Amino acid sequence: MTNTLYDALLLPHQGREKTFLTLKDGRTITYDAFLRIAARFANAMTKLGIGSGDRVAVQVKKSPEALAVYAACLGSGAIFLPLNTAYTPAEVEYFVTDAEAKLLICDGSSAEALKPVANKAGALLLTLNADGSGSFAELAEGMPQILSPAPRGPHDLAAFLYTSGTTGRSKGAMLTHDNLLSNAEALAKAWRFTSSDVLLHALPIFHTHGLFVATNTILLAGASMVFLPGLDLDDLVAWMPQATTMMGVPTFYTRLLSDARLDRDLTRHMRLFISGSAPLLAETHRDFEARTGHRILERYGMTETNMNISNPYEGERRAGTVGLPLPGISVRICDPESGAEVPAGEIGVIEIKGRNVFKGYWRMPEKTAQEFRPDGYFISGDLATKDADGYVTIVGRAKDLIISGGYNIYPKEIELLLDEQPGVLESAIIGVDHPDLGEGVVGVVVAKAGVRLEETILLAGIAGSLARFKQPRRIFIADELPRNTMGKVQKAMLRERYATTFMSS
Ligand code: MCA
Ligand code: AMP
Repeated sequence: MTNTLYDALLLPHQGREKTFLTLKDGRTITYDAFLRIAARFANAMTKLGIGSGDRVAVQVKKSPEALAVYAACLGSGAIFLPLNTAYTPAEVEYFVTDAEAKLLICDGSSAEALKPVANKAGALLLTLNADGSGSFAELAEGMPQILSPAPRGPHDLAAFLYTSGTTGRSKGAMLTHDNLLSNAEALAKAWRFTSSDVLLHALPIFHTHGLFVATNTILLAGASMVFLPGLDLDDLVAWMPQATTMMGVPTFYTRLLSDARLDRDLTRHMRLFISGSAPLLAETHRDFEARTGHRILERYGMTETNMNISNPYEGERRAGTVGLPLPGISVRICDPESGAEVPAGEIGVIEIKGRNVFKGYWRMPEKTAQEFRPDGYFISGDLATKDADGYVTIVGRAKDLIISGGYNIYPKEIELLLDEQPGVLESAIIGVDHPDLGEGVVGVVVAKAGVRLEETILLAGIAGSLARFKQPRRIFIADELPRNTMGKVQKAMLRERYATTFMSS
């Protein structure tokens, strides 16, 4: 019996005494120890009656045990559903209910707030804390440390990752074992990962970047990670001399550049810096090279597809571009309306086909169909050009999306909440330049006749329903929203009007 991902990523490491994770405090966890935790967790899930295809929703702080829950889901055949730790109980309720999760694992500190959510959704609620304790860990305590992985084939589902939509309703992207394995294989090869690598890992593990791009690639290569709780410059500086590679969103690089300790000496041991999830300014690319001698390798991906396009490891890493299609992945730039490929140099929407492309949105066959061309290409919604050498440059988005510090924020979700606030006639959410986060969220609100709105009251009104990172950092009250002749709000005009909002922050 085979289990595509478990067999490729985990089983080869059974009994291996090599360090898999080094923690902030210097503690290390070997591959063998990690697999034993994962086996206990998987056996605990099986005991709870969780089997192949059941969804396990997880909102826990980053820790080796949190990562072992992912490995345990692969081994037990369950579908892993990671959730941003910033999500409010109201947001979690949507995901757990929509996915019909059988089990919700959360941090002990949020158990009280999530109890009604789990009850309503019919999910069992257990806890796992950052120090590895909690009711789930207790349940797994005496379980066998060896696992017979549940049979899972390449086209079986491994994970659901929710991504919001322009309608404001989140969609569960269904990722198969083959989607994830094929991408890990492509990345390990393209970026030359070997068992000698040590990845500086300071990303969250509830999104594609920190989870699949980083972790699956490392597992496949049999390499190690310095596994840090988050982005803290002192930690990065302290651990960089032990590492060979780092993956980060552009904010990682702008923050490092703001630190005088970043220089050639600090990065001497590194062989590769990778950036993605949001646009890396060409200026950041150049400044980083000037300070360290390293040319950042920028790549492009999506939750639905994992990674698609990457600058080359050898060959020219062109600042401001995301590079060339990864081997085995077909990429074309097309007219958004007709779907016809546009000539080199012209702007079109990026379309992708390959083993990496997801199976569809959970229980949304119509939405899924809308986002694929009849010949199987997935329509990304990102606008780009391709030059004569095949390098792709992302120039904008056909979708109304803000990316702040690498997190995606869908304006519609916030507009719907603002529109419900007392006295609000209508609202628009835009992203404008932010020196640290790339884009910062701004709200523009129009009051109903005779009402005087206040920014602080509006912010307080939506705070309970929205993760903090989605909440506008400023809300402006306007007399009206600019509209075109079709009545559509002209967000480009608003972005221009409020362009300098964060310039001094
Ligand atoms: C934290 N805050 C944010 C963000 N992060 N606000 C807006 N955007 C953000 N990204 C807020 C907090 O709510 C808090 O607000 C304050 O900022 C400080 O929080 P803290 O946790 O201390 O922030 P930080 O540690 O400085 O985090 C910033 C960060 C982090 C390092 C940029 O957001 C991060 O790790 N981002 C990476 C996201 C990621 O992994 N994306 C990949 C998605 P207050 O103080 O007011 O309470 S996968 C993807 O996109 C595709 C597939 C791809 O291509 O990879
Ligand atoms: P997500 O929905 O979180 O998977 O985010 C995917 C989106 O992030 C893509 O559709 C792009 O808009 C954006 N993205 C990812 N990598 C890059 C990059 N290197 N440059 C610009 N945008 C990127």
